Amino acid sequence: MNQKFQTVSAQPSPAMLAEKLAEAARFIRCHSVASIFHAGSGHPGGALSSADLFACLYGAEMNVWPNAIHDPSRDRFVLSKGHAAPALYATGAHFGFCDAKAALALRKLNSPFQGHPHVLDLPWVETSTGSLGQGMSVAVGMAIGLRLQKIPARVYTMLGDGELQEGEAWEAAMSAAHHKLDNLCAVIDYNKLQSDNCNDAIMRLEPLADKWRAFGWSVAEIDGHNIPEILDHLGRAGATREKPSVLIAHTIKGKGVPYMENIPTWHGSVKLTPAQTEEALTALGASADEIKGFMHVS
Ligand SMILES: Cc1ncc(C[n+]2csc(CCOP(=O)(O)OP(=O)(O)O)c2C)c(N)n1
Ligand SMILES: [Mg+2]
Repeated sequence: MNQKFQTVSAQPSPAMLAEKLAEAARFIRCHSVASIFHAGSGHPGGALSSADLFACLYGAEMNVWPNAIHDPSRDRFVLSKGHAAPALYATGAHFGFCDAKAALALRKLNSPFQGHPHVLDLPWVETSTGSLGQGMSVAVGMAIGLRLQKIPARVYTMLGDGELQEGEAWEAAMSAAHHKLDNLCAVIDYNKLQSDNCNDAIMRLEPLADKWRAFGWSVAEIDGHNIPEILDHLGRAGATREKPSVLIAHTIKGKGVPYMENIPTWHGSVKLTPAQTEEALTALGASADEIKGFMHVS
């Protein structure tokens, strides 16, 4: 549990916290859809599937502060599945790392909010990602570095399931277990789809939990849309010693927008029409005023 809730007055009850995080996830989904609409391009499916995970990480689990982005004791987050950048930017907007309106300028010329996160454009982003498989290795390096400096911060990285077909992910997994990196937690957005099809049709991942166990990790399979369950297992990962932890989070690609759910076409490189955007925002529970605010930016 992050210090935001330990230092700011009373800690919220579990029910209040879950409600707050569900609202954060709703905002993350709406903002992601809106930024992809304005960009005329982007990856909605994997942004929507990961929103609850982002809300729990930034809203409760991680010690990260918008006013201290270079504090050495902060927890680090690496978005290994870098194409989910809209969800990262929306998360940053919700939790005060960037301006929500500015972050709607996704993929625009000279905007810091490019299609994949860039550390030089956005200093609260820990590292640039987008080439699948590489972020996990960076996260391992960060975890080793923190240990060498005796800094008790933790490192979190989010990977796509299709991304696990990259050999580098497994090289990093082997290395993390060898170094007993109990300050590292990988979260897998297990939405069963990659770019054009389901993973099973392209290259099977199962038995996925057994593979991570064989690599020496502490493994939990969770519902990636169940906020109390996500929080519980992030907490357990933090208490695990001598091993890195992985949460295999079962999710639905396109979660919350019925016409996108589980449909590979909505992975990426999509151009949302105004009607599609409005339909998506409505399905996500946005009010008429919110829809106007998201869709009409000056
Ligand atoms: C090394 C590399 N190869 C290919 C791509 C193009 N690419 C972007 S997203 C993607 C599919 C990723 O699927 P998954 O990891 O399951 O992501 P999600 O379902 O969460 O969107 C691919 C192949 C890339 N970004 N990097
Ligand atoms: Mg996937």
